[in-house]
Amino acid sequence: MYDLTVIIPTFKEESNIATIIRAVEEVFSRNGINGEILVVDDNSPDQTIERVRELQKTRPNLSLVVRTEDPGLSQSVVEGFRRAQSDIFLVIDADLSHPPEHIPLMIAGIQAGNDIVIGSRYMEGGGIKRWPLKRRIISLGATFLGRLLFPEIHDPVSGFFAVKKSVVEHAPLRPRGYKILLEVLGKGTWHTAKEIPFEFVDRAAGSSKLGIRTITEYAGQVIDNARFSWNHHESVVWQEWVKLFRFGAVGLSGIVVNEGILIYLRGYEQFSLPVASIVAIELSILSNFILNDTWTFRTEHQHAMPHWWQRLVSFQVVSIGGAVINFAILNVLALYAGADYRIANILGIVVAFAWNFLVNRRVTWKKSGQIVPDRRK
Ligand SMILES: Nc1nc2c(ncn2[C@@H]2O[C@H](COP(=O)(O)OP(=O)(O)OP(=O)(O)O)[C@@H](O)[C@H]2O)c(=O)[nH]1
Ligand SMILES: [Mg+2]
Repeated sequence: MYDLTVIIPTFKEESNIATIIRAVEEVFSRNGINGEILVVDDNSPDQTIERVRELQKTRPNLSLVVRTEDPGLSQSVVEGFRRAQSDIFLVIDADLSHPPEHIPLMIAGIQAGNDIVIGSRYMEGGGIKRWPLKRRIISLGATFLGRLLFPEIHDPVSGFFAVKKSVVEHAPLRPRGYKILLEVLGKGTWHTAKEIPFEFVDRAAGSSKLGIRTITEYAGQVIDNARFSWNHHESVVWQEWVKLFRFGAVGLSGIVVNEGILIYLRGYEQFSLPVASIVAIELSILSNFILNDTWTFRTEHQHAMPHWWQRLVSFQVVSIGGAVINFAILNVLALYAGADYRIANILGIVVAFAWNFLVNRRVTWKKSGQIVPDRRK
């Protein structure tokens, strides 16, 4: 039994495999980690397998799995999950794109109570070195799609991550393509995730295998995970949909409040229409805030804005932004583009709703970085 299993998926990595194994080993010995290294290879036609066999002679904690069926990066990682002899799994590329020096930090994140720790390229402090524009664009597209499912995670498609065994042990993973992390996030059993920024370095040696098929496979995987959540209400994706639905319901209730107060105030002669309207709008913003704060975003974790009045100010500002967006879209489309004002207004409402949800989700009711013990477990 080991404390940690480092899983290295490989295909044609003869020029990198020895270096990465030695680097991981170095991290183990420097940090007193009792770890195993598990290379999962898809029967590479080059010297990868021979190189690993050679290194195995002096290393009892180095294992090799050679797969001969259903090749694929994700499938190989899942095979690694099955063969691992520890309770913490860490996946790292063989081509030295992921810095092994980050391993102790990631393991500390798991030991601090996180179910998943992700090496993140897309957060402050992270980045990508030496990548052509085309790769960057494809990767940003993939990340954007992934964030629709996991808005709190900056890099849901990173290939560098650590998970507790319990996350994937009983998960009905359908591995395919490149983005195994998305599958783990979508179908694994987890509550808390943490990201650690790192700088991705493009491979210096060996060849890339990214192709058009990778992209279509990924799109299919995103859809599959969205569908999965429909039948698995404990999944993190489903919980996100619930928030979106509640936020929409609160918005509808705000329309009722707004209209009701407007009609009520107009019953008194002394209120002019502009005054009555401003009061009605403001009160509907307040009632929306109360409902969102106590219902939509009621959670067991701590908010990054700990005081309700901070969240109220934030919500108020975002709401004004939403109103401006609605107003601008309606007027620009109707007055300058000749659109039907009713359709232009609906479009304005939809965009403003998306703005309100996304910004409030990310700012007003953002989770604090602090980890609060999960009472559901
Ligand atoms: N077992 C297995 N490993 C694979 C397969 N494809 C890629 N890998 C390994 O998975 C890791 C990531 O693959 P890369 O080809 O580096 O993917 P990338 O980083 O997105 O692209 P490049 O670095 O530009 O090639 C590397 O360690 C590869 O050797 C595969 O089909 N099977
Ligand atoms: Mg690579």
